[in-house]
Amino acid sequence: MADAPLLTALHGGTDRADALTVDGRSSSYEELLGAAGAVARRVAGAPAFAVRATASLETVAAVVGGLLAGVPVVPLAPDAGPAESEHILRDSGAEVVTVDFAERADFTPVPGPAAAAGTGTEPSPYRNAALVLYTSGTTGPPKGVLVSRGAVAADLDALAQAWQWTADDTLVHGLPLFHVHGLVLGVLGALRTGSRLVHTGRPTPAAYAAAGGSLYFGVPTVWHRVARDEDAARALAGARLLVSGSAPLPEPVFRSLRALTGHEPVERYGMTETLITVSARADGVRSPGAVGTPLAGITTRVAESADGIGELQLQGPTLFDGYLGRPEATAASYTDDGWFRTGDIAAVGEDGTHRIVGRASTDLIKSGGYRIGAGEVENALLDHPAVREAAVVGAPDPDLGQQIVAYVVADGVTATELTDFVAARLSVHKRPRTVRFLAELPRNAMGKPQKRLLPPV
Ligand code: MCA
Ligand code: AMP
Repeated sequence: MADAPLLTALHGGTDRADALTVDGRSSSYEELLGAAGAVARRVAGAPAFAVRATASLETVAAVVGGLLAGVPVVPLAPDAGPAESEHILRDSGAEVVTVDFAERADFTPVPGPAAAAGTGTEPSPYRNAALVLYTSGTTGPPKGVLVSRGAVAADLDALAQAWQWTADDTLVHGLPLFHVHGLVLGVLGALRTGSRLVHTGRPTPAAYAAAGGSLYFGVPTVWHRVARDEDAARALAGARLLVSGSAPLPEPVFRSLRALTGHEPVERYGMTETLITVSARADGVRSPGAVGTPLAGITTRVAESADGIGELQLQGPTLFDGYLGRPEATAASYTDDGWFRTGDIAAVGEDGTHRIVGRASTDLIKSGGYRIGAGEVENALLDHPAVREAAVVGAPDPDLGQQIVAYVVADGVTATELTDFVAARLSVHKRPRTVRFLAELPRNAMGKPQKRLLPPV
C-alpha cells in the first residue's frame, strides 16, 4: 500500500499555509510533502531508519517521509542517553537520519512497503511496520513494537468516528513525538482527518490556552496542571472536546475541568501494542474513572473474573505485528486462544462501560503518562560503580500519577548524582524523582528482593 491511503488529507487537503504548526513554526501540506519527499528519497530501500524525535517540523517530515518510502521509522526520545540510544539502534538496525526541512523533493510513493517487505526470499523482521515504537517491559531493555499502517488507519478512523473528529477541527497538543499519543494520534491523526494541527512544543497550560483549538489531547499530568491554572482552564471553554489518555485521569481533575471549562473530558484507553482501543464518545456519557466502550472493530473480554474484574484482553485490527526480533515475547503477550493480554485490570459495567482499576504488574510504572519498566531503571542504577543493589517502584504522586522511587544500597554517592546518572544514560523522564538509601534490600528466604517490604517513601 502506498502512502496515500494512510495520510488521506495530506494528498489534496487544505492549502492553508499553517495547516500544521509545530513549536511555533508553520507549514502547508505542500511544503510538508516536499520535505517528506526529500527524506523519502534518502531512505528509500533502507531496512528502517531512526529519527531524534524533537517536537519539530523535521520530525513530522521524517515520519511522513518514511511512510512515503515504505520504510519503517524508529522515533528516538530526543534526550535519549547512550544506554537507551545504543540499545534501540542496535536492536532495530536503524541509522539516525537528520532532516533539513528546507530541502524539498518530489517522491512518488512505492506501491507497497518495499523495504519492509524484505528482499529475495528472506522475510523482513520488520514485517509490514510503518513505525517501530520502543516501549518498556517489566524486565530488560525496551522492546520494539511493530505498528503497521493498517493498524494506524483502523485506529484513526475509529477515533474519528468516536470523537466526531473532522477537517473542521483544530487539534492542539504538546505531547512528545516518539510515542503513540503524540505521534500516531497527535500527528498522523491530523494528517488523516485533515484537521489543522497546533503542536505547542511543550504541553503547558498557557500554551494550550493560547492556541484556540477545538480538540485538545493531554495526558492526566497535563490536565492536572491545566486544572490548577484556572485562567488557562477557562480559556478552553470554547473548545469542542478535551481528551485525556495514557494513564488514569484522577476524578478530582475530571471535576475541576468540568467546573472550569464547562466540558467533561473524554477519557480513552490504549497501549503501544494495541493503539487506542476503548473510549468515551463525543455524543456519549463521560463519567469520572470510566474509559468508555470498545472502538469500532475492537472486541474486549475480562479474563478469569468471578466478580467481573480481571485482566482486560483484546482482539481487533489495531493490534501490533509483534515485538521486533522477539517471537517468544510476542507469543507470551497472547492467550492460547488468541487474545492480547493487556496486563491491565478492568471492570466492565452492564452498559459496556470499561473502568481500568489497576495493573497486574507493579514493575511497570506510569509517570507523567510515560510507561517505564522498573528493571530498566534498576539496571541503569547498577551501572553506577557505587551502587551495589537497586529496587525501583512507582509511588503515588498527585501530579505525575506515579513517581519513580529508587531504593539503593550504595556508598559515596548522592541522590542527585544517581538521578542525573539515570537521566543522562536513559532519558530524563526515566530518572528517579526520589532516591532512598538502605543498608540492604528486604529479601525472602530464597534471597529474592521483596518490593512490597520496602519502607514507605
Ligand atoms: C530535570 N530536567 C533534567 C533533570 N531534571 N534534565 C537533565 N537531568 C536531570 N536530572 C529538565 C528536563 O530536561 C526538562 O527540561 C525539565 O527539567 C522538566 O522535566 P520533567 O520534570 O521531566 O518534565 P515534567 O514537567 O515532569 O513532564 C511532565 C509532562 C511529561 C510534560 C507531562 O511527563 C510528558 O510529556 N508526558 C507525556 C508522555 C506521553 O506522551 N505518553 C504517551 C505514551 P525542559 O523543560 O527544558 O525540556 S503512549 C500511551 O501511553 C498509550 C498509547 C496511550 O494510551 O496514549
Ligand atoms: P504505553 O504502552 O506507554 O502506551 O502504556 C500503556 C498503558 O497505559 C496501559 O497498559 C495502561 O496501563 C495505561 N493507560 C493508558 N490509557 C489509560 C487510561 N485512560 N486509564 C488508565 N490507564 C491507561
